[in-house]
Amino acid sequence: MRVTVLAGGTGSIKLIRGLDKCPDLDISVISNVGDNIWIHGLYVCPDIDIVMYGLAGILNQKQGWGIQGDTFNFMAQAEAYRRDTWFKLGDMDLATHIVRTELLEEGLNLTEITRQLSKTLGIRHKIVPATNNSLQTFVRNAKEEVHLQEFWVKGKGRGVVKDVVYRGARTAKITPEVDQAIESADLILILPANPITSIGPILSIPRIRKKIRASRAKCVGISPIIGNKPISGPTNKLLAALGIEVSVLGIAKLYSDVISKIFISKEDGRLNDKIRDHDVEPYTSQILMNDELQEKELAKEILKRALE
Ligand code: FO1
Repeated sequence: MRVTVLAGGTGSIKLIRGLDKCPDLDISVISNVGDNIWIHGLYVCPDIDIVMYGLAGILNQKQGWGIQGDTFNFMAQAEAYRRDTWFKLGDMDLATHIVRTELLEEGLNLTEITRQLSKTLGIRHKIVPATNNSLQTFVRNAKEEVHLQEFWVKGKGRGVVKDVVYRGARTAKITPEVDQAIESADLILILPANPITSIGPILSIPRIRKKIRASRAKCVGISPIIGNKPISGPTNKLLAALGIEVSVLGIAKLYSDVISKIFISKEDGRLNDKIRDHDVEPYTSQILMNDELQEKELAKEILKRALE
């Protein structure tokens, strides 16, 4: 079975790992690129790297990003030179960004570079960036627009949020690899990830959204919210800033043009009828994944029930 997933980073890797343990699955991960950032002259792609490291078994799971056991000698020296050090790059992680930047300079596109890096890390599934073009998520506060990483990591998500802007989305092109991943899918999953900063940039590319809507495959969401709490990250503030209800109902509404089903927590079951009003069928399940067994159990359940 071919499963194509739309993914962010920290919130999504658990379910990707669960799917990876299910037999006979050919998985394509369409990866968010909106939080990619140029820093210290290097191109850093956090969501792509979280998925790569997660599937390669080297992710720092406690932190949710970076490589397990990494050291930060480069950062310490950069600090001695009084450079900006709010975005922590580990020494082993640096190798990924250096190689990626070198290959970009040699003229390879991000899709090809990601394929080469994934292959080296022994990953058997496809990780395909949503686009090879520049698409960056900016957060508008009271006075200016700041890059998502600046808002979240440097600014710790503080301050008023007025809007979220996907710079470059309208002109970003779908790649042949993303086109193929959607076209060939038996099932498309929107993973539990920040709907504004992880899934939003992917669906903001007009051809991708259109293609998923027209796809023969069922498209199913997994809620990134339980009650009114996000599973991870700055979801609440950003949803509220965009006038979207912070609940599974808000998520179901937001994705209602692309999904036909959504997996939600048992405790949100009282919203089932309201979710159905948006032409989305809810399934209640244990969507919080605290360990690898729960990741696999949820993946198995989704594969079984999503195609019912
Ligand atoms: N997140 C942080 O909270 N602080 C960091 O210093 C940080 C550095 C970093 C370096 C490489 C990388 O791939 C990810 C990194 N992240 C860091 C995570 C990242 O900001 C976000 O979690 C993702 O962009 C959201 O998916």
